[in-house]
Amino acid sequence: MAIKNNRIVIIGAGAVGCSYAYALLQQGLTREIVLIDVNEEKAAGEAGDLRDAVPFAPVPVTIRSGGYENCRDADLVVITAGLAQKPGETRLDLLAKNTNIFETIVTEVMARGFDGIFLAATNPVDILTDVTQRVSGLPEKRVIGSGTVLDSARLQSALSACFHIDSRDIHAWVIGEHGDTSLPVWSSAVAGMKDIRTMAAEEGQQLDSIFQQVQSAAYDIIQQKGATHFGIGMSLARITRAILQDERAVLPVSARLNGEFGENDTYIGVPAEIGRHGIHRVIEIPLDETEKKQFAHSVRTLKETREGGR
Ligand code: 6V0
Repeated sequence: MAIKNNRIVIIGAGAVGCSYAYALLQQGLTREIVLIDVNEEKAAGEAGDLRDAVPFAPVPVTIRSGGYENCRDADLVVITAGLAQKPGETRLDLLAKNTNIFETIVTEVMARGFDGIFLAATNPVDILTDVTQRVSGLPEKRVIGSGTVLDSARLQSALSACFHIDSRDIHAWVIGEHGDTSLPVWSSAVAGMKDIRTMAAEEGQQLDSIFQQVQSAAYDIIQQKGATHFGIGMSLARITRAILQDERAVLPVSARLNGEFGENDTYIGVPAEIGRHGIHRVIEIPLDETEKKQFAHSVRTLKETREGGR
């Protein structure tokens, strides 16, 4: 599988799909974007609105709406379609309805001979990435979920504000389910090469309360404005850059575990090396005893929910 023509098909021209398209456009990451939505008029309108931004983009981009036939030659099909959380709803509450939507979408894409990489963002993202792989039959490395890339970005922002250090110099990751059982890996987190727990102790900061803010961020934003979409749009663009530019970047995407971290048969947010062929490998970072237990709990929650939803 080689990168062909830099065509990205986005299925779901809602808040997330369009924020992602706008991020792609601004960053000059691709030359062609196609929006597909069950609401064809909305997809056409969003494509028209985005086209007005093209003259200001760093590279020329073709943006249009269309049908599933556009998937045949696409490098990347990104699925952001489906229902979003309503105030008070968890990500796992969305499972049954979005599973049906995904089964239909992935079947349609594969029927057109798609042979690229799938990237999923719809919630519950870990389970729907698993559905995408099973329905498509594509190799696991070519089916990726946005995982905890957004959660990790939120954690880095919160720590940056707390310690007054550029977020790019903070290496602190959230892993596990993109949801209520995710966990921060404090045991290997550093700010400017310094152990974060030491730094927090010296500065009187409570890491647990910082993570609580991160975990409630989506709920708070949904309560305030009804949706979260800019952060995930940029997160998807970051993963896209790693793929199209064959960066071999390490990002906490949703990848299927085959023995890594002592777990099997589940898609979940873990550090993984991302490049032109998708997931090159999962990077098994060390976890302390508490983190191991939390991670195992997160895996168990996903598996139980998945089995309940089948
Ligand atoms: P939205 O704005 O309602 O957009 C969803 C779009 O999907 C709509 O335009 C629908 O018409 C379309 N759609 C529904 N069914 C189909 C179908 N069968 N085929 C094609 N299109 C269809 O929702 P929003 O964009 O806010 O959220 C989309 C999904 O992203 C939700 O499941 C969110 O929970 C999820 N998010 C995931 C995040 C992550 O970190 N992974 C972050 C934020 C939101």
